[in-house]
Formats: sequence, C-alpha cells, structure tokens
Amino acid sequence: MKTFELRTPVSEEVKTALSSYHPVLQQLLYNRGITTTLEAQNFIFPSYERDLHDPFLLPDMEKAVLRIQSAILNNEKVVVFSDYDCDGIPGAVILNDFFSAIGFTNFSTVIPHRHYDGFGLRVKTIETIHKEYRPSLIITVDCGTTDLEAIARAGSYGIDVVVTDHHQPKAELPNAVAVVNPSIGSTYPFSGLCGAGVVFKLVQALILRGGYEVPAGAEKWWLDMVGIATIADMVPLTGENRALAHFGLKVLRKSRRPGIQQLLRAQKVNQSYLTEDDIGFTIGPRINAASRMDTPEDAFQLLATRDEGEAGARVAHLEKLNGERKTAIALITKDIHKRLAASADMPDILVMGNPDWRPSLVGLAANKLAEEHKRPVFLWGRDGNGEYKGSCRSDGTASVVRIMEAVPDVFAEFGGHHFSGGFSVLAEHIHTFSEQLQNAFRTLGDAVAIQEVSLVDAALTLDEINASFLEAQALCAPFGMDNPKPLYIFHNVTPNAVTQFGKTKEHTKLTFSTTGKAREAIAFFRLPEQFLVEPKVGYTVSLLAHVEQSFFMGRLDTRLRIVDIID
Ligand SMILES: [Mn+2]
Repeated sequence: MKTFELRTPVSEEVKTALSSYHPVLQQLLYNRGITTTLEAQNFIFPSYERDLHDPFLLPDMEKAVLRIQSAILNNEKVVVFSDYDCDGIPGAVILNDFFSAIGFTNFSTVIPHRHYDGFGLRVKTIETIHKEYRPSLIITVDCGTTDLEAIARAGSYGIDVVVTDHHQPKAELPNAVAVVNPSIGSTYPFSGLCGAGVVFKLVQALILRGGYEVPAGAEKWWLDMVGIATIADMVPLTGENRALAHFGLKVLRKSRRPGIQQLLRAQKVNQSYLTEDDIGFTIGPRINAASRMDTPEDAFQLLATRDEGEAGARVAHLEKLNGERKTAIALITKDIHKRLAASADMPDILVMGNPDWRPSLVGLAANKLAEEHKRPVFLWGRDGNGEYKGSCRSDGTASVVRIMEAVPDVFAEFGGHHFSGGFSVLAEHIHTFSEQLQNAFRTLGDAVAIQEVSLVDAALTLDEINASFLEAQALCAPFGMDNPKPLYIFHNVTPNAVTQFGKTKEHTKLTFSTTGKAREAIAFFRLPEQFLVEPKVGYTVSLLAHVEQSFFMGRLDTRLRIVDIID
C-alpha cells in the first residue's frame, strides 16, 4: 500500500538559521537533515578541494600505487578487468585515459560477457586472460573483493592483482597485492563511492605521487565518467559523492568525448543543459544495453574513443542494440501474456521462466509486469553457462526478498531488497519453483506486506512556481539516492484540459491556468488505475508531483511530473 506523508514544517529555530534562503529551499534543506548555515553552504555549494578526501586514506592505496608505478616503469603488460555495467565501464575508461595521458600503452581492457561470464573475476576468466595476454598485473574495476579463488589462481601464474572495488567484502579478503575498497576498514571517511569513484581516487593518488607528465588536477577532465557512474550505479548522492556527481555533471556538459557528444545529439539531448535524468534515461540504458546484448566493448569504445568516425559507428550500433533489447523484452512480455491468457486464473504472484530467455533481460520485463498486474513478479531464464537466473520485482505490496527468504533451499544464490532482487535457481528445483514460491507467499500472508510511504517535501500552489523557486530547487540537485527529487503536493488544482498523447495515447497531460511557470502536468506511460482519482476537466483535485525543467528542441520548459492524483 502506497501512502503519502507531508514532512513536518521547518522548525522556527532552523527557519531563523536559514533565513537568507528561499522558504522552499529552507524546507528542502531541513527535510535533508540540514539545520545550520554551514551545513547549508556545504550542501548547496559542493567544493572539489573541500569535499574530496585524501585518496591515501583508502585501504591499501599506498601498495596499489607502488605496484602500478613499478608496472609502468618496467613497461609490464597490464590488464584492466572491469565489470560490464554503467559503473565498471566508465571506471575502465578513467584508467584508459590516465594511461593514455602518461604515454603508457602496454595495457588491455578486458570486460566480461554478462551472458557467458557473469559478474566478477572467475577462475575461467583468469585462464583466458593468462593465455591471451600474459600480463604480470591485473587491475580490477568495480569487482574482485569477493573473488578469492580467481585471484589465487592468478597468483599461481605469477600474476599480481590490484583490486579496486566498492562491493561488501566477505569474511576473508582475496590474496591480492592491494584491495582498494572504501567498504573495508574504517580509515576512509566515506563508504559510498561507486566503482568508478574508487578508480578515480586511484588515479588521483597516482598523479599526486607524481613523476608523470600530467599536471596536478588533470584528472578533473575524467570526472564526466565518475558522474555517469555515480548517478547510474545508485550510490548515495551525499558526502563526497555529491561533489563527484555535481562536478561530474559539470564536466559532462562540456565533455569533448565524441561518443558522448554524438550519443546525446542522436537523442536530441542538449549537452550544455544535461541533467541526472539524462544519465538515468538516455546514457545509462545505452551503456547497459551493450552488455545485455553481448558487446560491452561497444560501450567502452564509445566512451573512450577520440575518433569522430569510430564514435559515430559505436553510437549507431548501440542504438541498434538498444532497439533489439526492447524487441527482445517485448517478445518475453508477449510470451507471458499469452501464457496468462491460456491459464484459468491469475496467480497471486507471477512466477514464469523459459530457458530461452536471457537472464539479463528478464528484470526489465518483470518491472513492466509488476506494474501492469499489480503483484510481485519473478522471471527466470538460462545464461550461457546453463545456470537458471532471474530477477524479481515488487509492485509495492509485498517484499520479494521476504518471499525468497522463506524458501532458501531452492536457490543457489539470491539477494535484493523489498522492491527488487536477483536469484539463481538450483536446476533440481526449476520445475517446482513456481509452486514453492506461491506456497511460500500464501503461508507468509501479511508478513510480506510492505508499507510504502512517500514523503512529500512541501505543499505549494501552482502560482508559487516562479523563477526564484526554480533557482532554489536547482541548488539541491543532482537528485538520486538519499537526495530524492523533491515531491510537492498541490491542493485545489483544477485542470481545464486533460489530453492523452503519444503514439498509442500512452501519456497523459493536464493543463491549468496559473501565473506560475508550469502550465502543464504530465504522466508518461500511465497505466489503468494508476492514480487514486481520475483527472477530469473542471474537477478539483490534489496533485502530487515533481517540478521539472527540461531543455528540449531549443526551449527551456517547466512542467509538473505527476506522481499521483488524490481527492
Ligand atoms: Mn558498481
């Protein structure tokens, strides 16, 4: 059950402390736990010098730097091994850029195939790397912390490994030269860095240590990669990450990477006005499409290349892959709809699978189905190693992780949170998988119910959405994890037009008369009964919405993005 709760109004004491700010900004800051002028200044104006911590505070950084320095000095063969997602790939690009900048060329970037290799460094992968590249050093990006066996195997070939990662360690650490990971130990003041963020710290440390033909601060140009990864990898946008995301977006808006420029142009995104949403909806999905469709190198080359022609080819190819990905997901959904239509009744939770489905694609299909059918959805496929893997999504009513916890024996592995998760099913349980989950769900009853409370930042009127309000809200961006996009409630709103638009009339638009800047409220891809109350011309409702500004087709637009419509 989803409910909304208005935040308590900013206290008198804090109001006085923050009196120099716009009233809405006072409330937004207060809602984010900020109560003093100093905290407010630090939040509103991130500072590169103040907010970035000393990279040498990260565990093993000293050892990592020494080992990499000696590899460069002796021109050893180095392999950069990165994860295939929108964190690992930008991280690999940062190392690529650093090595290129100092004229070190004896390295190869290896990115595993999601479908055949899976996540992390595997023993099999070490064998291949050893055979193909004969490196004496492997640097991991965004993985490695828990890959004890593979790293031991590397050791048996005389290959040193420097791990850079941000994933939680297990009881034992790998036998690597260095494991640079902010989640290990307590020396580093901020544990929320993403994988690319950790690589950035490594490059910072290497440059600080000096001896290279790179001026101090040159690494700032690679912050575009950190910005993309920090926003796409869903790490908290607080502390050091707020500065990395803030400056990352700044650099990204000016990035001279031909791949970025061409990708944005093809999507009609104005680079100079790019926001975190453009990373979430345009850049991220295309980087991820590459690995979901088997060619993570495409994404790496797109970001790394300095060649216009090559960039153009990669952008075109990624666009094609993204289209193919959508088609593949549509086929999966169609298959499911057909099966549902053929069965007598709708089960309480949807559990379906097909060995021909790709595990990398079922999560996106599960998202859609959970919304459409308003119940938890578990979908599985089979990967290139014959393993049954899948994803689950909740519609917001029941916790998918609680359901899995009730039948741990059917899984080889599972994890996640209330709203989404991933799993691999043991082969001997695959035929009874659906039944076992259904039974678990029925037995658990109310124990799996989740209360989803959306916090509303403030109550506003449409007339209050003026230039100074927009300026105030923008000071809190970029929004994401732990700094959610502000949500407002607008009481007594009466639309004078309600229109359905889009190819299949899948979007809804409300129009109002107001002296404020947002005359339209939009809901994209709305589903039947999505809103508590149906909007009608002339009927007064309360609107829960975000206030967004977007630069589209050469015009800066302000509008509301509808979250719900009540009473
Ligand atoms: Mn990551």
